[in-house]
Amino acid sequence: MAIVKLKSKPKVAFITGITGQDGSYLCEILLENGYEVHGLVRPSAQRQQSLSRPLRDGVTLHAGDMCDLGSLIQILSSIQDIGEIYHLAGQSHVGLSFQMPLSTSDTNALGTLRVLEAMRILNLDKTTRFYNAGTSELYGCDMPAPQTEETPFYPVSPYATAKQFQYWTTVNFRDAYGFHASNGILFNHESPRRGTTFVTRKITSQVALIACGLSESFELGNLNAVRDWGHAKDYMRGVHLILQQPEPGDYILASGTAYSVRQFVEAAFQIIGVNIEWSGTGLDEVGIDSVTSKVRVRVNRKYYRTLENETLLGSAAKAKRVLGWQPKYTFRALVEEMVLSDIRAVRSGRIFAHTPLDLD
Ligand code: F7E
Repeated sequence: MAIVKLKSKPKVAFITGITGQDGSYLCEILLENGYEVHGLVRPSAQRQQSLSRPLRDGVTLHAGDMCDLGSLIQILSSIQDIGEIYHLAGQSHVGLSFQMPLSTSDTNALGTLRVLEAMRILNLDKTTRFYNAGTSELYGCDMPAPQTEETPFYPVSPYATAKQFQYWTTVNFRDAYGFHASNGILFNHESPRRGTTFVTRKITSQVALIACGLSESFELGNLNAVRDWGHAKDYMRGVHLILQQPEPGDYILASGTAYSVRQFVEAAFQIIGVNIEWSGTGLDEVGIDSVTSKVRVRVNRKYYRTLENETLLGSAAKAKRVLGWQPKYTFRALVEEMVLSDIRAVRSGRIFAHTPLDLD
């Protein structure tokens, strides 16, 4: 007698922010695990084209907006059997949040509440798990290091105050309504897909332009800032694991190693065989090629934040213990992948010199 193998129904996931760095890696991980993936995309002239077709097989895009509860309700009610919602969408640039605190709070803080309210109105609380993208920016200045899930929050930017609302709203829906709702507290996570307004990709794209002879130097802000940098691909693996746990919870994902912006610059130039030496202090500090004596990096006040954490370093001990999660990328491997990818991008004309960088 022939045995008929019944095909199990695929898990269904919905990602807000699917077109960003994190959304794209998470989407790939879910597809590899056989999921049917749906994503929220904000309609705009630029994105019309991508809205008219899926990102890839197995992905359906829905036009909606974090500021529009009605659109979220319509989309969530149109998708059958959503098991997991990964809420990644938001205004993610900390510096920009000082210029746009209201829209940052509306999109990030109230946007999160809108997704959770849409779930509550549609009675998805029993069937659907929820992940909120939290951040190391929740921690304040002069915190004990490394930061853990027990370290108190003290947000120091409009971005971080909005993220604090997101974090506690997620906890509140868990406590008040019994949602399977979890927070990831992710330290900086980077990749070749990072936007060029973030410092790592700004550095690697500028180093690539210099390597290809298309630029002489570039400007940065606070070289002393120390961050715990990991690879977004590793962190999205952790995010997926968070929602596979029987119980909801809050987890730090971090590399446990920290480097200054100055050290990131040195590491990026080392990939192209250039040794950077520093001279001067404060706004007069410059990074010089030790062989040619050419100035490659300058400091400009306009890239400084109004207020910021000087040092962030996380402990992912809980994620290791409970999720079995550990990052695979080292700092050096991350920097190398980003620089080499940007050199390819410059050579193929995907990165141009003289791109305005005023937002960075
Ligand atoms: O800055 C310093 C800057 O903009 C890193 C987001 O994903 O990670 C990211 O936020 C550090 C800061 O990322 C420049 O002052 C110096 O200390 O790359 P960033 P971020 O602010 O840490 C957290 C975890 C998130 O949640 C956020 O969404 O680098 N820095 N010079 C500079 N930063 C920029 N952007 N540009 C500069 O020229």
